[in-house]
Amino acid sequence: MNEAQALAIKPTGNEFLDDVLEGLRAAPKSLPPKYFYDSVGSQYFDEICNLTDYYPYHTELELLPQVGHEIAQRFHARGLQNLEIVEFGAGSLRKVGILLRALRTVRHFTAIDISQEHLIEACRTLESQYRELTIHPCVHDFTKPLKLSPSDRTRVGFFPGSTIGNLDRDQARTFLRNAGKTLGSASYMIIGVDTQKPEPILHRAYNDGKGVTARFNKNMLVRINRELGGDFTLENFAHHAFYNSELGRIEMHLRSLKEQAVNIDGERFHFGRGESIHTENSYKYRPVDFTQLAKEAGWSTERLWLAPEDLFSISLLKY
Ligand code: AVJ
Repeated sequence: MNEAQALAIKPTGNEFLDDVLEGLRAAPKSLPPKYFYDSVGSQYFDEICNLTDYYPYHTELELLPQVGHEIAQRFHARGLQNLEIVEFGAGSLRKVGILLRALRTVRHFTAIDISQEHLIEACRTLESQYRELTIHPCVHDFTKPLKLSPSDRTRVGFFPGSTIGNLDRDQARTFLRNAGKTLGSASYMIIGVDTQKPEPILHRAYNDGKGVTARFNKNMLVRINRELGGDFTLENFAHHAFYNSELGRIEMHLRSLKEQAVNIDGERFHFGRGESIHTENSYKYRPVDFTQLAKEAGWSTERLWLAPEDLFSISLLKY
């Protein structure tokens, strides 16, 4: 692994400040969810994944060995050998090991993530476990197009955890189209997508009893205070997450508990009592709808696996 390489592609300028100011000037106010993931936020997210209430993580993890095994058989039958896995929004890399154990012919792994320290650390851990694997860390916002160096390997995208749910349908289509270009013709994509299901299960997953999701949500404000010199008073905002059944998505907000003003970079933002900052969407798809969306982006669905009680789906797409 090459740390200098990862550093070299780190985004420059103060995009964070620009995005925060733009989001808070708008009505309704919003902040992009990618800013949850500084190193503290990435740790909170790992904590969320350890909660039983947060079913997407463990449900997908339990489904993956079977998926990996069946994909390995398919690839073997097609004589595909020279494989590279490219993970988008790699996070803690706790899932890719399952694929690496199933797909024995993978020698290269490219991990794309926005959180640099977290990525480097996760790559180090993986490196110590898979000695024959060449790891390419890449600090990048996966919603933006990316060009990988040319290679004769068959690239297999990996996008687990229903991270695609953060994007609205248009953005998701654009992401998939870009990913196809990044990975090249005859590439594959293994993608985990959360399903629509009864509201109480969804609600609990984003309103856990331990308050970890609330801390994760509020960390956005902590980060604005620390990195941009903002003066948010954390106690004056409350975590608010609910299922918007019309749009098929969980929405996370930070709701102002009183009328107040907040200063960031010399600019003053007013909040009415009950006014909220929309921090995240998490879209849930019916399998037929996701298959259709992927098709519109140039991907055909080779197979779709469902977890017990249809709690989560994993698709194998071909470009
Ligand atoms: C990482 C975007 C898939 O939407 O479920 C978890 C993030 N937010 N709890 C999700 C999240 C609140 C998660 N994704």
